[in-house]
Amino acid sequence: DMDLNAITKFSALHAKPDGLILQYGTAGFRTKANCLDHVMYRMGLLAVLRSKQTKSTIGVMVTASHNPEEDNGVKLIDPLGEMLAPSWEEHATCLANAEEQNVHAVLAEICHREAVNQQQKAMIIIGRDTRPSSEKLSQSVIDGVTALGGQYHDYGLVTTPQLHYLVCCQNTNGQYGKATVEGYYQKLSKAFVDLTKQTFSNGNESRALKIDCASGIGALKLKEMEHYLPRELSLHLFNDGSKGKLNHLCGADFVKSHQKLPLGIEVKPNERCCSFDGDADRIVYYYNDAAGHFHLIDGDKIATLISSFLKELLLEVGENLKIGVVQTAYANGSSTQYLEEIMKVPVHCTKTGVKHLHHKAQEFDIGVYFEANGHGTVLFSKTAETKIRQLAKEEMDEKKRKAAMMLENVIDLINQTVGDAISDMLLVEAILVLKGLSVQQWDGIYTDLPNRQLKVMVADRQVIDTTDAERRAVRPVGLQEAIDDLVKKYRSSRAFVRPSGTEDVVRVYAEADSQENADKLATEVSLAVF
Ligand code: 16G
Ligand code: ZN
Repeated sequence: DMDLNAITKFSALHAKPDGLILQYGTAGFRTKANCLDHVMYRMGLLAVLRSKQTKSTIGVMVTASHNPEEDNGVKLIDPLGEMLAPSWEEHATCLANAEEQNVHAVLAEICHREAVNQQQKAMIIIGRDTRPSSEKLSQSVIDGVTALGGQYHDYGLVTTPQLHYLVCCQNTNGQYGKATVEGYYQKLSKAFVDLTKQTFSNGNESRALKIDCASGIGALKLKEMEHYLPRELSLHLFNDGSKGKLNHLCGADFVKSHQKLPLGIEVKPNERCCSFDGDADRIVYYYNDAAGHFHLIDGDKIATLISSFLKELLLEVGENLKIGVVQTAYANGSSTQYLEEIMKVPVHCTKTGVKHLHHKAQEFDIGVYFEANGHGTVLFSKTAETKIRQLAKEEMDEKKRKAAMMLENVIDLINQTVGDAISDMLLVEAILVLKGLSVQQWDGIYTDLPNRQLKVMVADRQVIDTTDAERRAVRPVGLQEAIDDLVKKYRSSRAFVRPSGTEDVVRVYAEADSQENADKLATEVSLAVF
């Protein structure tokens, strides 16, 4: 049985502040770092139970992604590198909010409900971002793991997607790759080199890319990885953590939401740039044109670039493999229209949050998913992967085999467990060089509809209830009708409201034929929310 004494002894060292209630939300627990010690300890405990139940290695990542440096957070990673199963999110919330004297009872209840075999061994792997608070908080996770007799391996400073990769490797006998950070670099760089081989060895001059690393973990890991990559790809890192505060006026989230350059980067006209977020699972591209105008290339355009590349390869391979793209309500209307009408690719819309997109993307032979904010990846079904690897080896037709080999390289280059800024960046760079596309040509595939996002503070954001992948409000009564009437006033317009899953606000999104109209529509919809 569980060692009650050990749990109690350690528990007292990680006391819960009185009255604090937190929720395991779309991105795990996230709040001010100084409120999280007990949560970390308890997530260490919970990870042990999940590991015993699944008889697999479970991951615990300490990060608050794009949040301010003072915040922190924690997420559990399930056996194949996926997000924690929904029923365990509820256990996590329950455990995090239990009063001290009830922690043991909550653990016992979870064991009972989930039929956890307590004799089973547990293995937990732990990672953290570069926040000043992360080291101590990950130590609290370790305290939780050891209190329940679990074993652990602390990978220390890693990106979120690296830990997802490592969990997957640990549970699949190395089939997905070697369970080390170096193994990850080797896997990605080999795929990148193979994919770009002909182009880069043709004596092309080097291609420069400027990367804003949000003063986070991405910089550290890119520096480690750089010498695995071909010299022709020259990466110039900015906001590399040597100065400046994490995510402060920089990073993917800042660039996407403010639609302007991050602080700390120097750009010349038409230079290709990108930004990572604080834990390096999001990426957006951008450039300034000759007139000094800023152009954002968001997750939707990344999805379009990747899916058109994959579609061409599939056409050459000639197998009946189906590709689909998954977006959220935030996808720019122009991207959806381009994908459906020009590219003839089926597009699906899910609720916001990586797990929803990921889940939907699993329904296709090849599922490409991206949130407009730059989180995304590509999933290959087992059938598709087997078929592609087989064709890459055995197909007699030279052209077909080459296309299959390139698809195989994409399978190895993309992180199929979760969106990864480094892996996404390498795939984008490979596609651009293979297709000879400049950043302007890529941007010009379609023109984004002007859009505006606003936050509305309300007494209780949960009074808003949505349906149809958050695109329509069903409550409060009358709100959707009011939005419909406002939308009718503008051309090429669309608007929706949804309660945020990470902040105590209601989010408003509007797009229309001009920036002025998008701004007006967003403001009018905000007023309708009250
Ligand atoms: C979280 C989600 C992100 C989503 C965002 C929306 C994960 C790993 N992260 O950061 O995908 O876009 O929440 O936030 O799922 P919101 O609900 O406050 O708009
Ligand atoms: Zn992130």
